[in-house]
Amino acid sequence: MANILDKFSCAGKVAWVTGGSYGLGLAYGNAYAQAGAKVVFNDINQDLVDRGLENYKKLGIEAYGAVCDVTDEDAVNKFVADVAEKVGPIDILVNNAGIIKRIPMHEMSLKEWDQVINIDLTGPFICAKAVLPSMMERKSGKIINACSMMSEFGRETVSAYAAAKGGLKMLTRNICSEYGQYNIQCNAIGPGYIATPQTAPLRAKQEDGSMHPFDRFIRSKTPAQRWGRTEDLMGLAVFLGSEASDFINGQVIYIDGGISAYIGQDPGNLDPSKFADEKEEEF
Ligand code: NAP
Ligand code: GCO
Repeated sequence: MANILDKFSCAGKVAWVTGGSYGLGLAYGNAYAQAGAKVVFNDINQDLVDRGLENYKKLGIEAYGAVCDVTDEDAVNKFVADVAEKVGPIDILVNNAGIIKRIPMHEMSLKEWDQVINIDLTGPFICAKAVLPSMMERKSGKIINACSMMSEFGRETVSAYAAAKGGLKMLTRNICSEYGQYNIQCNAIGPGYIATPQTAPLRAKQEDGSMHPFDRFIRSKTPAQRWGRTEDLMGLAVFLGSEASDFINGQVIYIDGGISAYIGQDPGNLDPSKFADEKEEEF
């Protein structure tokens, strides 16, 4: 029998990370490249694509990047066709692109609601629909959705995001149900609170230099008393993109430092000086 670690290889595969210029998307692309895959990514404008290409280059990765808005079905279909021609058919899709708007629901406009739902839920539908025919033909494929703590829990000001991420959990289960017969696995990564630009406002120091109340809250809810780092998610991304996970389907795997298992402690018990030397990851 071949060495078990060979099952975690993504060699010879094409991995597409949507919104992959920085943040968690860059970490996923880095992980797939290290596991042997060719990495392709899209982002919302050329500046971000260029920034992404620079970021991958700094990691020694020759990535393919192009502008594509995941809510634009024609643009997505063109992106998938261009990648198939220039790089190869997509084997692994990571529906990573996403936004959040933190607005009390009674103050959220319909436009703001629609923006979040379109990018965070309809975008993954459009991108998965674009790669499914080729995966069905080849009887092989991995679709990995970016779920969230908000796929399970609510909190103030994130109604649209939670609705989208809850819907994305069920879309994950439905793609599993409908396409498992083609040896296509659709699972989701459920990150906890990870230090990226998207969550930076929740960690911003207060005017007096003290910790952001939400930073203190999240650390009191996390057994490890820290925010996740993008590198913490790389192993799970490779696992779900490789044959090692071929019999796992329709699952959301939470990688949250234990938040979802822990009732938490009084934020007042935390000693802020313990975290004073932590540095924010550069993006
Ligand atoms: P991020 O730093 O905001 O990066 C998201 C990326 O997606 C950005 O490059 C963004 O471009 C791009 N994007 C936004 N709208 C797009 C569109 N319409 N088409 C193509 N690309 C688009 O977010 P992140 O923290 O890395 O999170 C990545 C994913 O994981 C998101 O789906 C997020 O909901 C999810 N997640 C994050 C956390 C966390 O704690 N960070 C936890 C759970 C789940 P712009 O720069 O223009 O916005
Ligand atoms: C928030 C955060 C979270 C994280 C993540 C948690 O405002 O609560 O942005 O939503 O982004 O989704 O898993």
